[in-house]
This record gives sequence, structure tokens and C-alpha cells, in this order.
Amino acid sequence: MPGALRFVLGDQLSPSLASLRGLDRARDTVLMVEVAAEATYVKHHKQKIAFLFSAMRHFAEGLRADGVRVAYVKLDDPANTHSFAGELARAVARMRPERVVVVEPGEWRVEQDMRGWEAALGIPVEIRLDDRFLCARTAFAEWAQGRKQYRMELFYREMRRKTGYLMDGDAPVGGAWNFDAENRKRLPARYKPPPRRRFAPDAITREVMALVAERFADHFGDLEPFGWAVTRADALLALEDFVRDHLPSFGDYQDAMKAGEDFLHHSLIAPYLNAGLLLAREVCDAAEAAYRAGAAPLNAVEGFVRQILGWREFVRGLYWARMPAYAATNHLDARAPLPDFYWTGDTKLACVREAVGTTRRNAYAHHIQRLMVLGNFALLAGVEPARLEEWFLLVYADAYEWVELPNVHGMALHADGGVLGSKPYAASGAYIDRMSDYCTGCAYDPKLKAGPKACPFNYLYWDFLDRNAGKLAANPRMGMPYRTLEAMTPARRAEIKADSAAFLAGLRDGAVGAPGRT
Ligand code: FAD
Ligand code: DLZ
Ligand code: SF4
Repeated sequence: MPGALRFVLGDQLSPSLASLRGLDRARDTVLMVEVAAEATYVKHHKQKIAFLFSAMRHFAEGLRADGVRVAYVKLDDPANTHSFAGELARAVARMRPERVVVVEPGEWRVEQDMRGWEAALGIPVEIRLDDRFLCARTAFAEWAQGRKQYRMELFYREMRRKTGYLMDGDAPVGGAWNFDAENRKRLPARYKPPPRRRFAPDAITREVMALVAERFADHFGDLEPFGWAVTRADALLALEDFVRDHLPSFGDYQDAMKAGEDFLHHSLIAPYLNAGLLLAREVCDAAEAAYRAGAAPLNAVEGFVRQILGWREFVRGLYWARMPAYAATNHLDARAPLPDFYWTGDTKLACVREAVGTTRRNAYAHHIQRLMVLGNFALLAGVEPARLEEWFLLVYADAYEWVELPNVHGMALHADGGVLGSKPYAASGAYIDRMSDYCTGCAYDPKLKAGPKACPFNYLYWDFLDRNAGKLAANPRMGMPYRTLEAMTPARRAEIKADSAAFLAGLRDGAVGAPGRT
């Protein structure tokens, strides 16, 4: 007798998933599908597709080993219709289940599709809440009601109180909510973080890699070497390594950047969290346990927990509270195309070259590279939000629109006019010089303010403020830089305009920014 068809999407690879609860092994079937629509709606990095397809296949194997019946559609199945709706309809026609059970999706576009499934199939489709997140969409909506601007720090404090993480009764452990004053140190010279464990591809991953090499050869990024974990067991090992080897230094060097060091002390767990191999709760538990055992200091553990309990939950709540209107705003009216070197890495800007390099090699860049190099440059250069958003959504193994969009549209580009952050994260070359060693290997000089050798971030920063004064000058948090701008002589302001116009014009025709072409 047919039971329920339990449809598990590619970023729902958690044994505790709500749609798997109450599963009847005798009657139910789990459906999983590899479809071209998901792999190509943006042309994801090759490693991202390989990671997800391999993780999906391993997850299906795990369910089968547990006695669950799984219908798994591979990408090269000749009957594959290559969309969620098409594959679900085909499975329903074949198996005649009495109902479909699924968990709400991560992305707005998929939810729009999902809402039509019940009518299209003619059987009940039960959409369950995704309770892997610590803040339900409805709980965030309640918190957000009546607020024009959302501030992460206030949300985070409520989450600490609600969940009890790093709390001593009603008070935050250590007497403060945030220890960032102790974080953000520069790396000592010749600093070498411990090496990372890489997970050698097994037979399933190798088969998927061959498929990706053949089918997605024109997608961005290197497929090899591939070292991501593709099972929950290995993702837990990666978490264990991080807590032991890197968490103690996470706070100190959270904002540091170093040439040739792609990972420093970051956790590299976002792909696992976002695909469901790890759960936010167990990651926060592991970090707090390290603090309570005296194995990691509070500044590091609080800083790390804030990223997950605070930022991750916050951007997800904001996404669902504000979509689809959120994606459509362009507060600073930015219209420039995305420079070609975001794809090629072929540029004289050493910091951008490093950040694009790790992105191509690893489908990964750490937060400060994303925000203060790649995001900051696009902000200063006036790149159109949708162009940069497409790039960020396809290049990282951890990118899904619910987390990518608020970070790019709101945090990096201020395209939401301040819903997410109170001011743009705009910075000159001095910030990058302070937090990295990139400038020593650069054709430009971060100390020079004008002329052909000057770091372009320097004049672009002031030009950005000048161009956007109508929208930003009244912001109390921007008072200082605008007072400095106002105090500049007309000749200096004209020089900034001329340098910026020449650089940006060169970017548009490819003459500046690529080595050997100026
Ligand atoms: P760590 O530095 O070790 O941080 C620990 C965890 O905290 C991360 O794994 C992640 O789950 C969470 N976290 C940290 N910062 C954020 C944040 N701002 N928003 C949400 N979660 C956060 N994160 C994604 O997961 N997917 C994206 O597509 C993505 N795009 C980004 C785009 C831009 C422009 C910026 C500025 C940030 C983006 N982030 C994104 C957030 C953050 O940069 C990544 O989560 C982080 O770099 C992933 O590496 P990690 O696992 O080593 O993180
Ligand atoms: C990202 C992705 C890719 C590349 N391919 C698939 C796929 O073939 N099948 C699948 O179920 N999910 C895939 N995903 C993840 C989905 O895009 C993700 O589940 C939706 O964006 C909903 O959040
Ligand atoms: Fe980047 Fe400017 Fe430093 Fe070069 S000098 S690495 S462009 S910040």
C-alpha cells in the first residue's frame, strides 16, 4: 500500500530533517533528484556542484543502509526532466503516494514553485518548518515587526537569552555580550596556522567529479584538488579539528588576511551547515563546551557563536521577512558592470587577485576577503548589485540566496539603504594594508593618495563618498569621513575625481586592473 513520498532537497541533508520524522519504512519512499535547473540557474562553481551531488548520494546511501527506500534520480538518468516539479510529478505518477512531505526550502524562488505543487499533483503536499534553524521565520517576523532597520546586535542578544548560549543565568558570560575589542589583531610576521585536513575523494565523489567535468566544463572554478567532506561523519571530523586547532585563535585573527594562506583560523563549515551535514545547534554546543572546558578563550568562542547564532540566523530572518522586494532595491543607484577580473583574477590589485584566486581554487574565501576586498571594491566602483549578487551566488560552496543576498545586497553594497547595516562597509587601502600583507606584493602603493601608483581604493573611497553624498552625508555614522571630505581643497577633490574617472573608465574597457595592460 503506498504511503508518503518524502522529498529531500539538496540542502536538506540532515538525518533529523523534519520531513523524515515519522517515516514508515514499510510504506514511505524518500525522493532525491539531481536536476539541471538547480545546477545551472546560476552557473555554480564546479566544486560546489561536485560537493552537493556527492553529499546527496552519500546521504541517500546512508538512508538505504538504515532500511529506508530511496528513489534517487541521477543527473544523467535519460528520463530526468531536470526540474524539481518535473521530477516530483514523474515520481508521483510512478509510485502513486497518498501524500508528499517536504521541508520549506531555503530560497524564495523554490518556495514560489513549491506552493504550486499540491494543485499540480492533485494530492496533499505537507510543507514542514525547517527547524534546523534556531529562529523560526515567524519568530523573526515578530521581532522585525514595526522596525524599518534591523540590527543584528539586538537580535543576537535576544537569541542568547532565548537559547541560553554563553549565559550565566540572565547575564552574558564574562559580563559583556561582545568581546570584539579584543579581536581583530594583525597576524605576527611569518605566522603559519596549522595545516587543514582534506578529505580524499572516494569512489562516489570521483564518479560525480567525472560527471561535473563533462557536464559543467564551462562553469567557473577549479574542480581539483577536491578536499571537502561529503558526509556528516567527515563534516563532524572537520568541526572537531576546527574546535581543537583553530577556535582558540578565531577571535584574534578573524579579520586578518595573508597572501598564500587561504583559510587562516576560519572554520570552513559554512558549506556543511548550509547543506545540512552539520546543525547550527551542535556547532554552537561544541564551541561553548570548548570554552567551559578552558580549551578556548571567551573572545574567540563568543565571536564564533555570534556568527552562527547571530549573523546566520539574522540574515535568514531578514531574507524571508523582506523578499522579494529586498532583491529589487538599488539604493545607491549603482550601474557599473562587474569587472572581468572577478572571473579571471587577472589584475594588478594584489588583494583582489588573492581573493579571486582562493575563490577559484577552493570555492571559498573567508569573510574579510568577501566583505572588505571583493565587496568593498565593487561598492567603491559602483557595480550594479544584481551583477555582483549573481557572482557571489555561484562562486562559493556555501552560497544559497537566503544567506548570500543579505550579505551582498545589504552588508557589502548597502543597496537596501540601511535595512541590514547602519552604514556602508566602505574602506580605503589603509584598512587592507593594516589587516593584511597583500600590499607588499602589489603594483600599487597603499600610502600614495593620488597618481598612477596610488592604491585605487584610496581615491575610489573618497570618490564614492562624494558621488553618494546626497544619500550618505546625513548618516550620523558617516559624519567623520564627510567632515574630512568637506575640509579638502577644491584642487584635491578635483584630483580624486580625475584619478577615479580614469581608473573606472579603464576598468570598463579593460585597460586598467589587468597586468601588463596599462
Ligand atoms: P567562519 O568565519 O568560520 O564563521 C563561522 C560560521 O558563521 C560560518 O560558517 C557561517 O555559517 C556563519 N557566518 C559568519 N558570518 C556570517 C554572515 N555574515 N552571514 C551568515 N552566516 C555567517 N555565508 C554563507 O554561508 N553563504 C554565502 O553565500 C555568503 N556570502 C557572503 C557574501 C558576502 C559579501 C559576505 C560579506 C559574507 C558572506 N557570507 C556567506 C558570510 C561569511 O563570509 C561566510 O559564512 C564565511 O566566510 C564562511 O566561511 P567559514 O565557514 O570559514 O566561516
Ligand atoms: C545548489 C543545488 C544544486 C547545484 N543542485 C541541486 C540538485 O540537483 N538537486 C537538489 O535537490 N538541490 C540542488 N541544489 C540545492 C538547491 O538549489 C536548494 O535546495 C534550493 O536552492 C532550495 O534552497
Ligand atoms: Fe589592494 Fe591597494 Fe594594497 Fe594593492 S595597495 S593590495 S590594491 S589595498
